[in-house]
Amino acid sequence: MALASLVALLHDDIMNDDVAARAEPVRPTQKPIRLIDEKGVPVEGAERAGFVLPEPEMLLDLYRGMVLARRFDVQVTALTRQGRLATYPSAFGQEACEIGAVRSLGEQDWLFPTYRDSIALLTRGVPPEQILSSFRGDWHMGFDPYEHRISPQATPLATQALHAVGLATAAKLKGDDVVALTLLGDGATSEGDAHEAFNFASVWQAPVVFVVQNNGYAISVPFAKQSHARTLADRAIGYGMPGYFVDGNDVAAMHAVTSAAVQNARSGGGPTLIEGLTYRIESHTNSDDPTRYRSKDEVAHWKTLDPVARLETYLRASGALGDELRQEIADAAEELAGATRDAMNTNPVLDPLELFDHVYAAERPALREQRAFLERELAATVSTASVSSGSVSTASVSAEPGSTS
Ligand SMILES: Cc1ncc(C[n+]2csc(CCOP(=O)(O)OP(=O)(O)O)c2C)c(N)n1
Repeated sequence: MALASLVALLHDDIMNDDVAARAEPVRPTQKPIRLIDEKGVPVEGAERAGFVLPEPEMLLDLYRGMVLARRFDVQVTALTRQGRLATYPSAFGQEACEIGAVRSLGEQDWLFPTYRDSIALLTRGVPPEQILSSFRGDWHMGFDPYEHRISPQATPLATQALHAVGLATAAKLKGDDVVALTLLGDGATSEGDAHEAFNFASVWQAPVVFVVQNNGYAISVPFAKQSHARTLADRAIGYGMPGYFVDGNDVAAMHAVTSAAVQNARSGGGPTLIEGLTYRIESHTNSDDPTRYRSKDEVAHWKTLDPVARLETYLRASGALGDELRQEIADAAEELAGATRDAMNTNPVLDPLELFDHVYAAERPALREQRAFLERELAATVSTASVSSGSVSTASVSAEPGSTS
C-alpha cells in the first residue's frame, strides 16, 4: 500500500466518529462557584452554576467535620511546637476543600492525599495516633491503607495523582464500582506527574476526580509565579475533561461539585478536574516563616472568608444549628483534642535504621551505603544532642515536607 494511502487510513481512524462526537468539555465558570457567600447567606442565580445546596443533614455533617478537623489541626500544631512531632503541615483554612471533597466518597472509593491532608484522613475515620505516627518520625505510614482505602500521604508532589489514575483504571478494567479521588496543591500542578495523570485519566476515561486546593502558594512561591492561566480549572479543557472553578472556602459548593464529579465518574463519565480557591492560614510547616513572603493584610482578608464561620452563620440563621447542638459539637472537638494529646504524650522509641529493614529481601550495595551514611549522621546527632541537652530528639531524624527539594 502506498504511504499516502496508509497515512489517509490512519488519519480516518484517528478522526473517527468517536472523536467527532465527543462533547465540548464543561468550561469552568468566570467566577468561582458558590452556594453560600462569605457572610453566610445562600447565593442565588448564575454563581451557583446549576448546583443546589446539600440537604440540611449533610450541611450539619459537613459543619461537624470541619469543627472537629480544625480543633485537631490546632492541637497538632501546638503539639508540634512543643516538640512532640517532628513536623506538621497545617490545613487551617482549607477545611471546606478537604471535608467537602472527602464526604463525597463512598466507603468503597479510594482517597489519594498529600502531606497536607491529615484532616481528610481524620474525616475518613483514621485514628489520630495513626495519622501522626509518620509525622513523629516513624518510618512507616501508621495506618492500614486497605482498611481505610487511603494511600500513604504523598510528600513527592503529584505522584499520588498518578497512583489514583492507576488504581481507577484498574478498577474500571476489573468492573469494580470504585472511584479514586486525589487531592493536590497548586504547586503540585506544576509537576510533570500532574500533567501525565490528567492526560491519561482522560485518555482512559478513568473514574478519578482531581481536587486541586489552590491555597495561593507553593511554600513561598505565589500562584502568579507558577502559572499564567486564569485558573487551574481552565487546564481541564486541554485535557478534554470537565473543569470546575469553585470557592474552596464554601463547603456546600465543594461538596455539591465534588459529589457530582464522583457520580459522573461512577457512571462511566470519566475524570473531572476541580479547583477550590482557598488559603493556608498557618505556615507551610513548622519550619517555615510566612511573614517573609505574605502580608498581614492578605492573611487578615482571608480570615474574613473563614469556611467554618461561614457555614455556622448559615446554619444558625436557618435554624438547623441551635446552642445545644453547637455545644455538643464543640465538646466532641475538645474530646478529640484531648485524645490526640494523650496519644502524643509519650515519646515513642524510634529506631530510624529500621527504615532499611523491609526494602529488599537481599540488601543492595547502594542501600548498605545509605544505611551506613545514616548511621554516621545519627552518631553525630546523638553526640551533639547529648552535649546540648542530654537527650535525643526524634524530630532530628524525620523528613520534613518543605525541605525535601
Ligand atoms: C517532586 C517534589 N519537588 C519539590 C518538593 C519540595 N516541596 C515540598 S512542598 C512544596 C510546595 C507545594 O505546594 P503546593 O502543591 O501548592 O501544596 P501546599 O503545600 O501549598 O499545600 C515543594 C516545592 C517536593 N516535595 N516534591
